[in-house]
Amino acid sequence: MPDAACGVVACTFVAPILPRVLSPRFQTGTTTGQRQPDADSGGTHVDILLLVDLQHDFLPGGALPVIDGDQVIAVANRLQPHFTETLATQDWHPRDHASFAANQPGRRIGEVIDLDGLSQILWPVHCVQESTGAAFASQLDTKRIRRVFPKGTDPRIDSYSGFFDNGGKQATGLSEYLQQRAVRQLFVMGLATDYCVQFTVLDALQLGFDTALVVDGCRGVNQHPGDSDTAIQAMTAAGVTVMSSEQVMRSRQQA
Ligand code: VGL
Ligand code: ZN
Repeated sequence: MPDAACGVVACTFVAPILPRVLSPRFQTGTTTGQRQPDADSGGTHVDILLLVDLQHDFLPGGALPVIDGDQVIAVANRLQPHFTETLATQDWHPRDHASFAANQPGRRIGEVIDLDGLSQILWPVHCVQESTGAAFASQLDTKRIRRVFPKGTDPRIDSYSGFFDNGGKQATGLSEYLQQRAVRQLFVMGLATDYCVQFTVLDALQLGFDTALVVDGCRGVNQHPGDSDTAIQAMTAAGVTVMSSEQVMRSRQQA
């Protein structure tokens, strides 16, 4: 891992990151329940594997490296044949994205700023649209990925969740897609546990999808020691089922 990347990412963070508040429209007293099968869909109910941000820039040597992030690629490749369908999210920022410290004069990586009323941690330039860093990990088997949902494309707002931006406003289309597919259970893995995986899972649960976290398929930034564990606790409290990839494969009919 290049020292520069390690230094900026691992060593200069200072402030705690407050979890994004979920969109008000998801806080209207509805309980997190399992989505009822859509009787009108006519489709067979499918279980879907959702790969979160398995991109070069989040792997060792990338711009925003997650320690041992490369180790989850093999997990993704092993799991995919056990699912009829794989989907993926892709962090996909314009070069002028406001979450990049380089675009905030006088600010440093790891600082937290107010961005249009939302708390925003400043990151290194990463996952710039069309760049090599934004591409899927070269070892990842991508031929089974049916559809990719880009996120973080609006220069003024970050998007940790694969469903909505951090303000809960702009949707990626993932929710509508899953509803159309009459998804029975959503299996989520990827990078990073304490950011995009966490907020994707929390939104999935709020939307009513029965959601499982493939825990050995995730690694966290852990800007503060224990952030990944805290994220897993938060997801568990919200109703996620934590599974190992071995458990997932054993539980699949095609296994
Ligand atoms: C992510 C920080 C910034 C992630 C994306 O994929 O977890 N983290 N952008
Ligand atoms: Zn990002």
